[in-house]
Amino acid sequence: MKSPMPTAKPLHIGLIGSKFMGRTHSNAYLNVAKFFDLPRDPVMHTLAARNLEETQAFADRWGWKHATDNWKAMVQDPEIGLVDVGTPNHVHRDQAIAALEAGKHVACEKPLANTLDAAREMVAAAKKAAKNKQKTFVWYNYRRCPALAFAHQLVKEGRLGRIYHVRGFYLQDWAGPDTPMLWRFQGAKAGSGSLGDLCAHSIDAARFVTGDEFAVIHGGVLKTFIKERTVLEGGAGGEISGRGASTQKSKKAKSTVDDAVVFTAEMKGGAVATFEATRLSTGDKNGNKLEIHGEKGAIKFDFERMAELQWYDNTLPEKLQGWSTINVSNGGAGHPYAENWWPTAHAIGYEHGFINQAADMVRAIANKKPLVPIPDFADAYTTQRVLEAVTQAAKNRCPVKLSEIK
Ligand code: SOE
Repeated sequence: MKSPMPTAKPLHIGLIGSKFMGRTHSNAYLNVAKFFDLPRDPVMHTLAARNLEETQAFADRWGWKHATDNWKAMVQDPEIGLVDVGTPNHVHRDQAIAALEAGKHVACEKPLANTLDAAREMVAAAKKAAKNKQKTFVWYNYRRCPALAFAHQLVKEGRLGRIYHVRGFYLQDWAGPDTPMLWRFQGAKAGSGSLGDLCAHSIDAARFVTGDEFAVIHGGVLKTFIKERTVLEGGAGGEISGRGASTQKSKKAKSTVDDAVVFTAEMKGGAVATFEATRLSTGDKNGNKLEIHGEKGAIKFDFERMAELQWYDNTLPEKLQGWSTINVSNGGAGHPYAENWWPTAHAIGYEHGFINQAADMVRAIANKKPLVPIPDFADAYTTQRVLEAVTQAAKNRCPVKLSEIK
């Protein structure tokens, strides 16, 4: 059956960044119209990154029509409708605000920024641009893992009832002593380490699934195990794998971010919450987990088994109660995004969360409802305030109310 052709004009996209997120976002734009019937055709117009020769090679490989090393000129291009900021945290503010002031819709990688002040400036610019019907989005991509989107729907349907416990873990182990200095270990660029890079996902997911907000951060620990790292000559790899790094070792530089974070919190609705994120949990590669226990039911999500949602129905007769594993891939059953992909249990992967988000961004720009909420800059700012509250609680060893973080 021929899919309905889009009626509105194409949506020309400009992407800034060609590292890890440059690839996930390029892949999303390249594939989204093949799997989703969209109100506008997304066109991969221009890729902007630092080294023109490398950027042109990346653009040729991924199908971007144009390549440039001048993002400032790109965001002014009158043909471009959506600018996507896929660069390190410290440049999000300048790039996003320039694009908003140029009249574009803007998407930005998570976390919103490296500092609360920069994030606040982005929100102000987004608020001003909204008067011109410009939209903003933040790539909290895990919301569009079908199992997590389904958990959101279960809570919304009231199937968990009153929520008692929220537990978020994000466990990786790539940042051992042999991992060289990267921008992710430089506080001035990243803002924080495991907190903003990993725990931000867990904080966003907790807010997204419960529909609740953080009230108080009761206590936190931010730990830097590895105080200094080798600076590779020829520049360290831009990605977590250190890819693109040269082999010679030279001097050391201080790591000024947390390798691990642990904190406790209370939600406005009364639930108690515990969070842990680390880049040193040996053996865990991308253990993004969320567990929520309510009066009527409970869920457990683990990204490393991303198709599955553990479900406990506390309303069944006790003799029938037990944890069940739901394979959230049944389009016929209405599982989120499943009808756009393959038959039940034909697994999708990490990249599909980004493709699902690209579809919802195009829908939102055409004033159509996304399947599940996408965080705009203002929503992502709430997560940024939680990051700040955790930082203050850890530093001052005292509880921090979110109402105190403006
Ligand atoms: C590195 O820790 C990283 O790439 C994060 O920055 C991403 O947000 C996460 O999805 C995978 O791990």
